[in-house]
Amino acid sequence: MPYRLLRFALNKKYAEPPMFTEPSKLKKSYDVVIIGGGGHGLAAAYYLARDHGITNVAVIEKNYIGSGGTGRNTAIVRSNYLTAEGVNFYDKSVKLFLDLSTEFNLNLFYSERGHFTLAHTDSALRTMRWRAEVNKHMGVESVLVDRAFIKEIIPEIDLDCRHNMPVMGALYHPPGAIARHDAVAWGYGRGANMRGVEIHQNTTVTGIEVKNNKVVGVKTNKGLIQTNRILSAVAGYTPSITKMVGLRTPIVIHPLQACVTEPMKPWLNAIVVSASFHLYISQSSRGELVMGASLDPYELHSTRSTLDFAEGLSGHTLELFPFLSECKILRQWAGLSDMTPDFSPIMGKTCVEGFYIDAGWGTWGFKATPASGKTMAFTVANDQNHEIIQPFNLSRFEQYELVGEKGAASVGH
Ligand code: PYC
Repeated sequence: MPYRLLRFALNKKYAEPPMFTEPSKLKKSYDVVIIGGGGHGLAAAYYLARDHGITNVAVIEKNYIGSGGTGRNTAIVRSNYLTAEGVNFYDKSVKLFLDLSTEFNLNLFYSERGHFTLAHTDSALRTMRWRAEVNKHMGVESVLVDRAFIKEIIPEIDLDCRHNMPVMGALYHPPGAIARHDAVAWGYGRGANMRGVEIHQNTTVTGIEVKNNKVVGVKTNKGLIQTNRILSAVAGYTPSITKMVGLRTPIVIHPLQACVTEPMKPWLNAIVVSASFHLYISQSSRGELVMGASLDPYELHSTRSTLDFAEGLSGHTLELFPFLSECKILRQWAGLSDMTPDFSPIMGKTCVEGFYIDAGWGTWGFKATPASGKTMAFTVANDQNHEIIQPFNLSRFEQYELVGEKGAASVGH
């Protein structure tokens, strides 16, 4: 038996140190307060400490770290977007992901699988070609492939879809990957905490103090904190936080549901997405199929699962993989997605001095985690938008400079 296991078995306490230490009280003031202890907030805290030497930072999380979108997504990483701005940003994220396990000394089970976006219509094929060309131009590996190529990599797929919208081809993106999503939050949290950042769980922000258009403090259920730099990184709650400083965003919140099946022997190496069938599917390292569909088609600020989702998703899964008819869904859940009109995020400085925003991630917040952390840390540290997030500033909605990314959505939203 490995020695580490024996240590656990014989020790009255945990043999491993906790991932981070949590102070019992908030300090009176911090250089930076980050609202939201998901991957994005923790990554920003980590890079603030590591790259900019700013360690007097509190991350305020109303629940436990990674309890929101970070632990609820389907853990897909890719950079095969439609716009040059999007490809540039997500490519930075993919590159950062590659080294994270080593950097954190924590296995994120990052696994490159190759990502197929299936096209069932001429117009979908045209969009895939367009994406492939933009990707190649930006140095990202993506190519349009035919049915024979898909079948060779995924022999189990029924490309005729039981004669309902046969697959015509696909966008193939070899760097597409999956990773263990909650470990990303732990890695960033531990790394930030080791450098002096405080993480306060079960702490709710109840207000933000603004004087002369500058932030001066954060009110919480555990007391008032003075600070003149606040980063809001809270998927699902952005409108409640921005209201506290008098800002409006065009964000609307929709639930996104997902599920996993019982574990099976490994058979699906690739990640498969079909916008026409409202389906994405991959197989985790534990053998479960991880699957999701489109957003629920109504605004709702709660995470509940529906039978309707499970029925719709199962039907579509069987069109592509009829042999799964006996496979059981094991568990089902939902997360909250902050949707913007152009499907691009809202990042950077705002017109309230010292108030920075990282929001509007829709259905792709997880894959953005490293790049959003790195660029938001730069932005907060220098009070200047990092150049690669400049196109995503909140002011783009007033200036009609949208970054239309809907064509890169995994499923039709
Ligand atoms: O954009 O890869 C994606 C995705 C998968 C599930 C939701 N979004």
